[in-house]
Amino acid sequence: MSYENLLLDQPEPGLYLLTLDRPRALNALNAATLTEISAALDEVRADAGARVLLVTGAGDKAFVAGADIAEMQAYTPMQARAFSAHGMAVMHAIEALPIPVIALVNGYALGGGCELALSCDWILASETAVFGQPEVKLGIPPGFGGTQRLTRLVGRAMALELLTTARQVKAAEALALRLVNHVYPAAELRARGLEMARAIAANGPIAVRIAKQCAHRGLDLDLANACVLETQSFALSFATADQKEGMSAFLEKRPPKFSGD
Ligand code: DAK
Repeated sequence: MSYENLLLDQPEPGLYLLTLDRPRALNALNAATLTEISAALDEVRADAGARVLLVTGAGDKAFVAGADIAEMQAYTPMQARAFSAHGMAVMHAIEALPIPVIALVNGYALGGGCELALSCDWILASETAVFGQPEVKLGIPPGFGGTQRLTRLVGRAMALELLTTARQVKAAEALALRLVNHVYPAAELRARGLEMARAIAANGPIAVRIAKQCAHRGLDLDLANACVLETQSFALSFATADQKEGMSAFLEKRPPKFSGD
């Protein structure tokens, strides 16, 4: 399927790369782009062979410079509510994708762009990356989950500082805040992302999906119940061919060949 505001490629079997591509607006998210992201996620979800999704921005200046201010400017409250709900649904869909989703932040990730990165499972940043939630400068609060996901990632106090001052954070500080997992030179970001995706794809696909599900769902539970979820999931993995193959391969001193069954 082809899109107007994004590209969905498969650089290698099982590895998907979604590139936001609206250069005239620094890849800002308008309603049409949100609809296209949903469709792209549907494509990836429908592929049983999908292992990892990488999300990045076209060009060398921006990941995503936010929600589209020109489109939002004249919204009525009801339109603003619909837009926020639309964006929220897209962010939830990214989080709920059964495979790991890695943001490759290659420049400005502001407002809705920062929220898009935060909805991915983790973030790899270029040295040129800049993060921020500048919505309060526009007289609005974040609308795509930023008050929640940023708080969960960097803690309440730092999140509130960033949400209320609108201060922008460069890559090195983002690393110190654990907002991003790693920082790379801009020219290396995509290759490093693919390298990490390849490493994930070499592992048992069902085990990877279970690990993602337990980590996400467990955060909404108390520790005891979260551990019950993990125990049940662990037991279930012993019904898979991948568990037999992974353990046999170890004992036979050979690389595993996982089938995802
Ligand atoms: N929307 C639309 N166009 C944008 C844009 C954006 N977010 N960001 C940049 N552009 C456009 C610029 O208008 C400019 O267009 P032309 O003038 O060339 O036609 C072009 O991209 C290049 O931008 P600049 O000329 O400004 O480039 P600079 O290098 O000088 O500056 C910048 C780069 C990223 C620092 C600057 O563009 C900037 O500050 N952009 C805005 C960043 C921002 O404020 N982002 C947050 C957007 S608000 C909610 C739902 C959603 C949200 C909130 C509530 N509810 C419904 C409750 C989310 C809100 C946001 O994300």
